[in-house]
Amino acid sequence: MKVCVITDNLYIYEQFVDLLQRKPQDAEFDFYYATWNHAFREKFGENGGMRPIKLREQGDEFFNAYDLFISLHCKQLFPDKMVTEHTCINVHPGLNPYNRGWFPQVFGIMNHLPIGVTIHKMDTELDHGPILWQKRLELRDEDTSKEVYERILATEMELVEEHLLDLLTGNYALTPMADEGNLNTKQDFEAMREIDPDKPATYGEVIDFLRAMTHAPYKNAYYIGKDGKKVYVRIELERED
Ligand code: 0FX
Repeated sequence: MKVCVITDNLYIYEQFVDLLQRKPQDAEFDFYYATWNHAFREKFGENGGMRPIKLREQGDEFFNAYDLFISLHCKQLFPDKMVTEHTCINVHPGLNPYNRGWFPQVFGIMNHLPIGVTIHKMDTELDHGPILWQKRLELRDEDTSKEVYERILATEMELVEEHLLDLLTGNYALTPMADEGNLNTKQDFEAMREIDPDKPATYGEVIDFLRAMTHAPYKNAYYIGKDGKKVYVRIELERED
């Protein structure tokens, strides 16, 4: 069996390779990243087990070479032909159908929507399609995006490890999404970043917004200072002992 794994996330890639070393599978794995992922290109170049690929430029020869495609935080859209004619599985850092798309925990914290991890069969819509396995995570009062994201990554790898053999052997049920849920884009995230100091909000809303946008080392939320320069804002939350 040949499996094509496509990822743009170094942590998940390394965890997955580690998993295959600890628990060898009766399958051959090839790894790819998006051609425009410069960090990966610098690290892996064009050779070795990790190669750059533009999925929309591939034809049947490439697609037919594999029995299974796995997206581990792959940042390119899978072409319709690929998801309709082949088995494509997505490991998504959100609890479908809530917060499909970009940075699920950020929008989950801000909009009080469930947070978690989903492994699903892909269809022609983003982070959409019948669910194989998923796990909900609880949001703690002192969580920022960063802490939640770290638990999400760990949970993703736990789910993958628990079900990898089932995935490879097709031993799973497909549960349709309960409803369409909601979808957030990169543009939605970008549009939230500038704080309007005149916008009325409750303290609760402000705290939730800032903890959703707090994810070091990223500089997400900001307001414009008197000199016209951006002033970045992060929040620090600490639960009493
Ligand atoms: O790889 P990934 O964790 O996931 C993203 C999408 O959220 C996901 O839905 C999609 N399936 C996948 C292909 O791409 O993204 P990341 O490594 O760019 O970011 C990880 C977290 O870091 C993100 O959830 C929030 C935080 N972050 C990231 C960036 C780039 C920020 O807070 N600000 C940023 O500018």
